[in-house]
Amino acid sequence: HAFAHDLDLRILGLGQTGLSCLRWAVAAGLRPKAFDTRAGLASARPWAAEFPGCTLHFGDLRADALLGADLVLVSPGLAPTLPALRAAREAGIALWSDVELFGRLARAPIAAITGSNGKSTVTTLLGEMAKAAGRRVAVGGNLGTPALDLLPEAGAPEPELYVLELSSFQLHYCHALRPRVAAILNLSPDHLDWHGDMEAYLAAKARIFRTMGEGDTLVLNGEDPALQSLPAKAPAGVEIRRFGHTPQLDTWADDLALHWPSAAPMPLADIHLPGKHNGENVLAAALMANALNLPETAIRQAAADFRGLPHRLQWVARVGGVDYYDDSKGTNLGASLRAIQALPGPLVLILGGDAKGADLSPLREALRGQRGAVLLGKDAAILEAILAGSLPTLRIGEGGMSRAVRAAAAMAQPGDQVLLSPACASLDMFRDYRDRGRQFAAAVQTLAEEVAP
Ligand code: UMA
Ligand code: ADP
Repeated sequence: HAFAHDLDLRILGLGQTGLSCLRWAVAAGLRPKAFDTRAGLASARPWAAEFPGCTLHFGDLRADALLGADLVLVSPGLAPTLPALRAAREAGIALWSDVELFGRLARAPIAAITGSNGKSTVTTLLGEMAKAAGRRVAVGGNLGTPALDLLPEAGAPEPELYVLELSSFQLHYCHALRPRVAAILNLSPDHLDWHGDMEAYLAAKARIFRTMGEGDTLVLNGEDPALQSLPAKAPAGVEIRRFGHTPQLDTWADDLALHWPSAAPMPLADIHLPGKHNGENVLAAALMANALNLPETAIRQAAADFRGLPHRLQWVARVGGVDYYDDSKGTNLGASLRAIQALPGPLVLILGGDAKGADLSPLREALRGQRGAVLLGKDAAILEAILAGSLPTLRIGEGGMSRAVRAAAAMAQPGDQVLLSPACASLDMFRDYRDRGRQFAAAVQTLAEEVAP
């Protein structure tokens, strides 16, 4: 794909995504203008030395900053309501995510995964299945390595397969991306502050398949009510394969086994991931792997070997007869509901943070009669009102995670589980969800040392 050297390219945002765009542009011989609204980023690195010839601007972004551009590469963290983006859209300027650009540059097939929850797990597992089959595979996207950084260096061989985790933010600015295999795992309210409403959120997710066609496979959760309208919207010729918990579907899980399309079922005892939701994740990855013609043996081997990712319902320790689980990646209602269902209880929940505008009231019934809840962060008061009368709650002000863990330990009785699954983003109190999970584990460790020095 050739880009004219005098292309007026602008890059909006200079986080991980923007940096990957800038590196690509410079290597392609372009001289983009790049912007980030964070004034503090200006001194974060030696920009001028690293990106000679590029024009970089930090701090307040004028509403006309993007006008006149041929193409704008938009970072996912910026909402479309930003005046400069609104003005560019109204002026008919092409707005692409890094993933849209990647799709035009990549020459190997792309397997793309989206959904509200389980993306990272399915992306990693599918990558493992491909590796077990001996394929040269590159794994990234929203998961970590920005998509453009997966492309081979000049002269190096292309991977045989790309596996990408895609967020609704990235998909919002995808236009011609055509995955060979795509999955939409589920949909529950998230990122409504960015998208505006659930309809817009679903529409962004559905962009993953709009340019697919004959020979491509779309993997869908067959039971999620929010996804029922999608099969009718898929382009003609796309093969649709569905997973869930009923035998009418292409693959399904019951209490004992995962039922594959062709070969013998895989006993759940062979899978080392807790909860029904993880059964769904394995089935989704297996359907994708199957559509990519990976051999059954590799699919089974990788599923049996996979131990899950950190901060996803990860067992941390047993202290005083209480098991502590870190589900810090439970950053929305749907994720935390599934984590709550996955453990036997009684539970002490550690919840709260930035709810991103979501309605968390279903937690009231989900937590009724559990041992207790410790509430943290910006939206703790909202949670306190929701949970009043459902179970004992304690709101933590100052003192952060170590105080929360102590409070949870005081509520818990031997045989209980303490579960950090906040149903909220972490950014009001922590660097990110990893930082939140690490602080949780460190606080549990301190507790363990006090109990048994
Ligand atoms: N920001 C500004 N001004 C700017 C640009 C960004 O204030 O001009 C802020 C954003 O509002 C946001 C932060 O800076 O709070 C980071 O935004 P970004 O767009 O620069 O993000 P990147 O560093 O490029 O990271 C993004 C993904 N982050 C987001 O979508 C918010 C990362 O996913 C992803 O790993 C990375 O690209 C590589 O693809 C993280 C994430 O939280 C894990 N994703 C969301 C999620 O999973 O729920 C979607
Ligand atoms: P994502 O990348 O979409 O955030 P992860 O695989 O990182 O997904 O899992 C995030 C959280 O979502 C987990 O901690 C767990 O609580 C929950 N979760 C994982 N898989 C599913 C699923 N299939 N359905 C609902 N919730 C899930």
